Amino acid sequence: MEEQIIIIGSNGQIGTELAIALRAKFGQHRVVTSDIREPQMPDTSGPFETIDVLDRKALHVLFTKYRPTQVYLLAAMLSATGEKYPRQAWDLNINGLLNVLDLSLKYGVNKVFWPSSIAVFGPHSPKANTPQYSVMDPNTVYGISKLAGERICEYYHSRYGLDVRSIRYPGIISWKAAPGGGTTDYAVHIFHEALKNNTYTCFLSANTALPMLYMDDAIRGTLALMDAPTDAVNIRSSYNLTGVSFTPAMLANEISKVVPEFTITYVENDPRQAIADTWPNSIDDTEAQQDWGWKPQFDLTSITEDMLTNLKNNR
Ligand code: AKB
Repeated sequence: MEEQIIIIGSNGQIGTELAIALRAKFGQHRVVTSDIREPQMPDTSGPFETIDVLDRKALHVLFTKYRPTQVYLLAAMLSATGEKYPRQAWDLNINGLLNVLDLSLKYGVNKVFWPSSIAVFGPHSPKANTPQYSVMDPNTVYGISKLAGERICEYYHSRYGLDVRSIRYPGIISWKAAPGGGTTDYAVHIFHEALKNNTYTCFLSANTALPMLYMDDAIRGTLALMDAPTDAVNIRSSYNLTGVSFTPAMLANEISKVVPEFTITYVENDPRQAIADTWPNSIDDTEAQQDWGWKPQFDLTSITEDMLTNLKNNR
């Protein structure tokens, strides 16, 4: 059977690159991109629909029109923006997910992908090599919504048999589209500023270690999870996944090997520091390795080189 895919929230950092990868894999017209906003550049690579995931009627129309076999739901409000607008963050992240799960059941969608985050962990979770199963007491509305979302995904799988698959993304580093409103965004901004101004003012402290993943690995991992045989996907909440863990100081040091004039300074008391302080420093992704063969390809050095090369070439 030919796949028919809808990506909801396709204009963001991950959606932009997932759409390219899915269109390369399944064919341009098999992948419908959709977002609440029109793309900045008109999207000529396949069908695009403007959609608000909170608008159930419009979603019905979308599902009726395209009869998707797979749905990727990426529309969400991230951690830092979520703290500014907690009620809206909860509404979008939870009701958007419920709308998509309900319609996926109704229209017989074969597979649903929904991203969770390392934000599901909290101040009492183990900080180093945080395991798949541990104390989870997120204290951001984003983290709380992701944890609730994980529970509801598992419920739709066990109760209704819906094939929902999910990854707890760490910070994602990429050069094609900017991240929007997260705590890990510094690890993207720093590259742009290094090339533009040779300097960066970081909103996290020098020694704040966070788990990160290069976009190429994130896309590869997402497709691998979605391709895995149903009975290999043992976790229906969301899989821990990581690439590499580093601090702003470590990243700055790596950048200065390529941009020797690069300097970094740090601001204190940014609200994103308090969020980062509750998140894991590093992640144990043994279950993803065992269940569907996860293995990242990019380390800090190759991420840095690839980011700087691509940003230079695409200026
Ligand atoms: C954020 O910083 O909010 C996101 C995430 C780790 O989920 N990048």
